[in-house]
Amino acid sequence: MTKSALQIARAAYQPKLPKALVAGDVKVVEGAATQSVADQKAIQALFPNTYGMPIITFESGEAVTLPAINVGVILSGGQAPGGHNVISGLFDGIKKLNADSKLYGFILGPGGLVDHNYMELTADIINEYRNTGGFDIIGSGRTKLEEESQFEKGREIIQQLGIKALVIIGGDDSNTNACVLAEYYASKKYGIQVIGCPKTIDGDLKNEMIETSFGFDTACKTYSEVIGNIQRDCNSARKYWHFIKLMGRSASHIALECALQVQPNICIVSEEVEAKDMSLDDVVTYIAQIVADRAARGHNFGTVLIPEGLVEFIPAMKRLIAELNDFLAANAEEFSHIKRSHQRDYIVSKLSPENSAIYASLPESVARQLTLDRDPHGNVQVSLIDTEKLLSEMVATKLAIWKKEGKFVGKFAAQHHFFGYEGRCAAPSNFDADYCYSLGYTASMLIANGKTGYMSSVRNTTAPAAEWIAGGVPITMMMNMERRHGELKPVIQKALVKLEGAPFKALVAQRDRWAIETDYVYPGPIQYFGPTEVCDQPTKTLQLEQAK
Ligand code: FBP
Repeated sequence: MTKSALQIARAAYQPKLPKALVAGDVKVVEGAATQSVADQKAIQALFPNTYGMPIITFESGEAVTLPAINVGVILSGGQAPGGHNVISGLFDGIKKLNADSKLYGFILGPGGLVDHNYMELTADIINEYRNTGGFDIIGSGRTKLEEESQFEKGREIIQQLGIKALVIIGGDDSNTNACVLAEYYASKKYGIQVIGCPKTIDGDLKNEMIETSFGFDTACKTYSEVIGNIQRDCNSARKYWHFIKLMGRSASHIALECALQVQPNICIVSEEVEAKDMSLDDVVTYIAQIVADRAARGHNFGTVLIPEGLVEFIPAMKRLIAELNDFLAANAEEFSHIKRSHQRDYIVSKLSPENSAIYASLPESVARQLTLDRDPHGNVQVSLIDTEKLLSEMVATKLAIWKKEGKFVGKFAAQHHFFGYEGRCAAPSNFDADYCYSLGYTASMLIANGKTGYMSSVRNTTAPAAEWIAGGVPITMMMNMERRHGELKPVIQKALVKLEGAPFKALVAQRDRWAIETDYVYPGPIQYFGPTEVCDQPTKTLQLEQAK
């Protein structure tokens, strides 16, 4: 591998660990029994072996050597900066317990477990990937682990390699499946532990015990750097409105965090759109009004941040998507035989009148997205919908009408951007490098202590890393029942932006001023070397959430 100068220098970075993990072995402190966030009876019935377990906290203990253990690791779903550090933390943790411990990586995600596609991750390999972005050490994939036959295929290779525990690094869906797998192996008494790690740039796998998912910090800083650069360009030329869509699937955490970092003129938050029951036209009117207000002051430029999941949060669109989800789940076979050119008409003829009318009115590309290109979890692949173009076209149409009515006096020219993939494999910030290494190391301690069905947890993350609190949270604690593919299923509750939460309130308190004044912030690139206030800042979201 040819390495950049930064990569070479960065390889020497020693991630910071919570104090309790540095000492050597750890003492396990168990809290009270836990409950799921909702639907307790149903979740308990589905997870009789892994429900109600206590929260675990690690404290410094005596250093001990345990018998060697073999561990398997899987990277699941979308890439997020820091995945390699989770693996290196896990590797260092099990090696510290016993130098003969081995780590096996399953190739290209959960599919690697089922297909028995794996490699041993030796020290030489691990050292090549410390503090680097990407998931390329073993690759990632979106195969869902949910069938008993897959669990059994997994068991075969796990037992063949003498693996004691499997660590699944993934988002809410992957950790849901990790929990189902943990329960299955526990019910069969196979003696195979399953531990999850909270990953996703989307930032929507978080709760009281999981303060943030890894990768969110680096991805938001990467997007904020380029949005800042665009804002400086925008404020220099003063002739374009930039419509910037940001990844994040459903939740608007990324758009909100970037807004707090760069102070754009407009930031749409999907959760607010839903709560206020706004229509697509309401969103367009909100943007157009700010464009017109700025134009009245001679400012024909600005920036609009748009969360990629927006269309799913517009109530009328949401009703349409819900009906499509159920319809396509029930009629997948029939739909697969319809010619591509007839699919739109077919759907129009099958939906209820209200949803049929909305579906028929959508531009072709958006309509196609909603029915055809779904991920293996059945989710609409919102990252492929051109919401930024849809909105700017509709804003242009409205402004043209307002111009005739004398309500708009300026010019409107738009540029479009989508920031997503470019943030998912960036070299992890110090925060993510430290957080991920700590999550991996914590996972090794959960394994050493015989735990299964737990997610690795590192808390108190706005304090210096030494003061972080490492432990484990039962995954069942995060679950509720939700409708998926037309059926009620136990799943980890997705954390959306809370409208009563401090980060959103901080946006609301400032957005009217940001809309009219040009008060852009230019965060610049992530810094890996330098003063701690430049290199080690956690996200604004975390800082605001934890400012008590
Ligand atoms: P995960 O939830 O698996 O972490 O994926 C996050 C994400 O980056 C979303 O923000 C985005 O909508 C999606 O993945 C894109 O998926 P793909 O990489 O398959 O195009």
